[in-house]
Amino acid sequence: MQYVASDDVEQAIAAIASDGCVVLENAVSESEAAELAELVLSSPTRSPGVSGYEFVVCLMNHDLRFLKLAMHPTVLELARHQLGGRTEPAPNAFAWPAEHQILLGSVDGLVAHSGSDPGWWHMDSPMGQLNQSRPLPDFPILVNAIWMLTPFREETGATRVLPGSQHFRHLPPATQDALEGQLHCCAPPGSVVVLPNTVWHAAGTNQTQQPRVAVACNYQPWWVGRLTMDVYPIDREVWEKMPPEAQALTRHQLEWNTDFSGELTDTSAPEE
Ligand SMILES: O=C(O)CCC(=O)C(=O)O
Repeated sequence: MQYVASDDVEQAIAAIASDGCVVLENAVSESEAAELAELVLSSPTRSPGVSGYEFVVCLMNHDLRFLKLAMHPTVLELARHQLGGRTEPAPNAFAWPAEHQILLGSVDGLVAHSGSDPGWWHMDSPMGQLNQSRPLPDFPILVNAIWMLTPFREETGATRVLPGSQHFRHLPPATQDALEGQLHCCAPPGSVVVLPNTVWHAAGTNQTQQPRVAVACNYQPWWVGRLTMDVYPIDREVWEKMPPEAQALTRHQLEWNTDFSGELTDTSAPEE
C-alpha cells in the first residue's frame, strides 16, 4: 500500500498500477474531516450492512458540504484516468466528449459502529453481477474513493485491501475472514483511499468504542446507469443548488429509475 501526497497525481497513478489502489494523505484537513464525520452521523437515511455496519445513503441530499470530497481535484483526475476512454475520434469510432466521460454514481456514508462484524470480501459493482464463467474485465468500471473521516487503524475497522488482486480477474471467496496478504488502509482523518473496482476489499471490524466513519464517492463512466438498488438519486431541488461542475457530474441521476430499491430506514421519522 502506497501513501502519496494528495496532489501527486503521477505517483498515485503509478501506485494504482502496481498495487491496485492508493492512499492520498491529508487530502482534507482533520477539522474538515471531523465536521463531515458529524454530518454523516446526523444524516437520517440508512441502509443496513453486516451486523453493526450501516450505509448512510445519498449524503448530498442531506448536505452539500460533501461536495468538498466528491469534487476533490486529485480524486477526479484519478477517476478520469482509470475510467476515461477514447478522446480523439477515429474513422470507425466516435469519441465521447472528454469532460463528460466520468459521472458521480453515489456519495454514501460508511459507518462501522463499535463491535461491527468484518465486511465480506468483494469487488465493487458491477463486477459481482457480471457473468462469472468468464474472466472479469481487466479494466475498472467504477472507482471508489473512500474518505477516512475518523482514524483508520486495524482496531477501528479500517478498510482491508488485497494489493495485487486487480490482476486476478475473478471475485474473492465469499468470506469475511482475513486473507493472506491483506493490508489495512491505516491513515489519519482527512485521507482517502482510491480503489478501482478491479481490486478485492472488505471493511475491517471496529473493536473500539467510537464509530468509524467514512464517505464513499463512487465514479463511473458515462455508459453505466444506476448500479445497485442501494444507490439513490440526488433530489432535483438539491441538484439545482449545486455548482455547474457538480451538476454536470450528477445530472444523469435525475433520470434514474428507482422502482428497485433496497431496505431503507429514516432515523428522523417518528417511531410507529
Ligand atoms: O467501510 C469499509 O471499510 C469498506 C467499504 C466498502 O467495501 C465499499 O465501499 O465497497
